[in-house]
Amino acid sequence: MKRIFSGVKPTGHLTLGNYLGAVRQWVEVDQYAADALFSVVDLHALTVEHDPARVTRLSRQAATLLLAAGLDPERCTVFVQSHVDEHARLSYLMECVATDGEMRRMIQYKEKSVRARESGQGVRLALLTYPALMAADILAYATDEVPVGEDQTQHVELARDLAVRFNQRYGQVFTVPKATHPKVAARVMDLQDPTSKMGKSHENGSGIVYLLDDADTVRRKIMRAVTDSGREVVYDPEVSPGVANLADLLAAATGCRDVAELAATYDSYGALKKDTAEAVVELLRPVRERHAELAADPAYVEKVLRAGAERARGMARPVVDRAYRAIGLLPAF
Ligand code: AQP
Repeated sequence: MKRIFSGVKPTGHLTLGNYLGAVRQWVEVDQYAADALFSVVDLHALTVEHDPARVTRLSRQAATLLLAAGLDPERCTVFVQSHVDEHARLSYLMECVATDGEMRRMIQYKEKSVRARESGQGVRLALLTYPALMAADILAYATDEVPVGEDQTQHVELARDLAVRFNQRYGQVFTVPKATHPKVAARVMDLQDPTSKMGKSHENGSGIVYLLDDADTVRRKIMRAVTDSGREVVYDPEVSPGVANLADLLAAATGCRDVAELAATYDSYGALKKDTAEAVVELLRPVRERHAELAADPAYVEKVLRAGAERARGMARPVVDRAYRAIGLLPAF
């Protein structure tokens, strides 16, 4: 059976982008099709300025939301990255295999380091080495596929390169993974700035639909989405990115596969927004309701995370031990 690994960072409240770009695919397809692991990758949240109490809170919330969205702990492994030491152990080996140039080429590093500098904070070294940790997350589990939104493709490709390089130099240890993406909404754009990704750590929340937003907030944000001055509804992400984003959201929320055809059935932006808003409200309703139930039962969520970490540790340890031996480290006595 193939192995799948993916994760979500507790850097902010989970968004519609996280849901459509990643989590929904994990819930609807991946947990049935593979031996799948899904992680709240909390170590990655420390690569930028953070409030410790907030990261703790968001980690718990993210885990609860993954279960609320439909991950079934009987079918897949749900755990928190920092509960499994193997991620940090293997990350160091990845840093020893990767080059400084490879890390600096990563688009996310370029964007986030500019943001950190502009806000007067230093750029944390961990922001540069982030892809080494992400490669470790993936490779520790002999992962075949990594279901992610399009923004993560470059990092998964680097993990592939590092796996191949390690195997060639030190012997066959790692499975070479590949990224997979949903067919629709692999890149959900910000409603107020449709040329940039809907990202959970962006400052301005009015362009972002959070999974826990109430129905009226979701409606308001979508009804106020930026479109353009044209009138005709045509699906063209280059010319009308805001309209295309709304059509993508409507298609993803209603299960429609032909976005352009769907867009062509509308004769006004207002009608497109209204239907998109209602479709998104209905899509998120069960997630929000289930989250409220699970948040009232933290002991259950903790039990799931404890069992998940134990299982993940058992899977990762032999792979990481093999990598330590292959690279020349003396086994512990
Ligand atoms: N807008 C998006 N469209 C499609 N997929 C997306 N993902 C994230 N945003 C979108 C996918 O969700 C998974 C988890 O994402 P993450 O937690 O690694 O990253 P993030 O939400 O983008 O959070 P950051 O990096 O803290 O955010 P920003 O961009 O706000 O600086 C991944 O599979 C991701 O592809």
